[in-house]
Amino acid sequence: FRIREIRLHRLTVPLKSPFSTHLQTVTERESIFIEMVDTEGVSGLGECVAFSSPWYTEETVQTCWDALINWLVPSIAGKGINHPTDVGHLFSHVKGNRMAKAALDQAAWDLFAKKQGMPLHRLIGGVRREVDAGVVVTWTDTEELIRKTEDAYRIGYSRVKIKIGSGTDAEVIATVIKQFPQLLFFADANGAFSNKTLTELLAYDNLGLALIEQPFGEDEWDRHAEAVRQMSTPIALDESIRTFSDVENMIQKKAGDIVVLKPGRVGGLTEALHIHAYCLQHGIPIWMGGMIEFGISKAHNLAIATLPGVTLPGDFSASTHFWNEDPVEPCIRVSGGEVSISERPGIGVDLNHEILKKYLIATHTA
Ligand code: OSB
Ligand code: MG
Repeated sequence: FRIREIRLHRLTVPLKSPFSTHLQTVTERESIFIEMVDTEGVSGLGECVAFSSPWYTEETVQTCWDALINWLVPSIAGKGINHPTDVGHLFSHVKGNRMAKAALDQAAWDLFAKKQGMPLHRLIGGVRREVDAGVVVTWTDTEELIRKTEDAYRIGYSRVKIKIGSGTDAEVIATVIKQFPQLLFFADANGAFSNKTLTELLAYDNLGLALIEQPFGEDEWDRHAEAVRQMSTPIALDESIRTFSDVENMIQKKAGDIVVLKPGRVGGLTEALHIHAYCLQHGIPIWMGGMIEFGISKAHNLAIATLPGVTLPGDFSASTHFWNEDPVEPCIRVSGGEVSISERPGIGVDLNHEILKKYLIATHTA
């Protein structure tokens, strides 16, 4: 296909309720949606997953906006694309900026799959029609944690990811796990043990957690390797996995047991597929992480979650978990603890321009 137009929509949508971790409280989600239109009028969608400020990754919405407008969009505007993997080659002169690149890479994949008349999950070799749902719980006191876990159980989630901080009492987590023996529990530390000792982390071992996500900082490979050696609970790396070579590093240094894959962070679907194939080959489990996204990014992630070997439940909650309204339709529904995958060509979602209009803060067309 040949790209005729690329439209950027920058928007901010308030969250239903604040998302609080030891790093940041997010009350509204700013994002950039990409519409890539070819000369025949077929369009593909991508979503940039950077946040407004650099609390989680170096890139921000503003750095992505600048990289997109100044360098990335001009590199592919008007270009003929034989396959979505061409997009990465057209960006080879731009260092880093992986979150900005990912949004365009994903739009090209959606567009390409639509041109083939194929759902994206089929195109990439998916083997599932539905994937397990999983919800994240942020909390400040034990009552809130129990109430939210109860709600999750009632809605039908079978996996709950509890956010933990350096002040969290491991006993509280143990109590909740005992209270809900039917649920699978993950704990996500977002690096909170970086200024703590391994002994303090060991308090979380043997509580019944299915895994602990990112106890230490993103570059603390040796400390993570020590945790892998000392703990029986598997360690999953999230923030540490920014590139394919981070995955190579993790495996080589035995610094993690599991990869949390966020395509929007590693540079898009092409890079995510590369990581997926490598992990499959090395027997490393993968699950799809989330970043409080809208329906475009979640639809891309759902397609990858259908691949062989992606068996742990990812961060896939109903659209109604974060949003009163999502400018992307159809919204994600959880039924029987699962999300069903669209059989429509591409990622299977569209923009709802009426809703989008309400939250737009800037647009750019090239
Ligand atoms: O660490 O996984 C994380 C949200 C924003 C930034 C980082 C993370 C998260 C989540 C929520 O845990 C995942 C979701 O979208 O359900
Ligand atoms: Mg995480």
